[in-house]
Amino acid sequence: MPTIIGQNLPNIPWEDKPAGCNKVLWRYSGNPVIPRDLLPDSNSIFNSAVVPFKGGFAGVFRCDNTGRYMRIHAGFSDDGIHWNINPKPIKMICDDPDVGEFVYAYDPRVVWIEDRYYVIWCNGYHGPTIGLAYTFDFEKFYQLENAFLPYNRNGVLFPRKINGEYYMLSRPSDTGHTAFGDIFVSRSKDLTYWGKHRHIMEPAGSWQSRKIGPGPAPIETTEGWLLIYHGVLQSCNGFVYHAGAALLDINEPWKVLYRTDPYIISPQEIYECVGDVPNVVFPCATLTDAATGRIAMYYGAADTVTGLAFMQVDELIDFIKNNSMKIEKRPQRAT
Ligand code: BMA
Repeated sequence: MPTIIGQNLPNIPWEDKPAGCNKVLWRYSGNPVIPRDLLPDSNSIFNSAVVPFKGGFAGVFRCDNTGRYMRIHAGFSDDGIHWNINPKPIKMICDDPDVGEFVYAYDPRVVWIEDRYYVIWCNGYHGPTIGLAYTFDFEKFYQLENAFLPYNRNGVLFPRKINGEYYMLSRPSDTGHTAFGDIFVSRSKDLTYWGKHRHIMEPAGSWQSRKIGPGPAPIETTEGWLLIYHGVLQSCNGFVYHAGAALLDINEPWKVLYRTDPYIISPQEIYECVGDVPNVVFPCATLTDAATGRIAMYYGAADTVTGLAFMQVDELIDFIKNNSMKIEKRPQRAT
């Protein structure tokens, strides 16, 4: 049976699959788990990252305020459901004023590697690019050099080094609402200099035909890296954001083993279909329990609130394998 390689975390949020549900993913009955107005001046709280911390949970939250400025805030929770988010945005500690100049911050991911938590986010630096910082306590955050050149979004670190190097997923983009997007992976020995950029996946099919981008940090499993990613369809009414899943080779993660032809979640609930940007589900974090194979996934809904959904790793991996599109080396587009 496919299993998670990782920590046992029996206290992650969980609800059993409702009787009669034949889906691989089911939503938390109390969704949205984080409302848009949890902070006195928040317009929306979505696309946010959560990790285990000191027996409970901590996170970095995208909070757009009522001035519609995009900021990231730290937060804490005993149960992963009820959150105490700091009303003051994170102010990074950075010894280089050029790197540390704040423009905007959104769509954070948080990943524990070796001895600290790394925060990766979409950072304004002459356009969107990949910001990188670390923290030990979610109080002080130390900002490093931006990982990549603009324009890029959705930087996601793998949760451990692979053959001695850090690996980062990303999705090169433009300055606007980007009508394209493939997932790439880059490597670094020191988290400063990144290279060996390899292509992983391109848009395909229908729900993921316009662009794709990495979601939560990949989950290590006995079947390879489990990657949940978003896929965008362009309808006559705008973008529709779904999520699917793939399995990547454990040592050479640019090699895709399987990739879902159907989505695992699409915007269907009212809080996913109605909001500042309708029809968006945008996963940014998972909590996992290796012993039971439980996965709790946090996702932004309609760019307004945060949702929570559940999966069982063995069922999800069977679903990916049984519903995989044909993996083939696709010809590169000339543009
Ligand atoms: C993407 C990002 C996300 C957002 C999504 C849907 O390009 O800006 O923050 O959730 O679009 O609007």
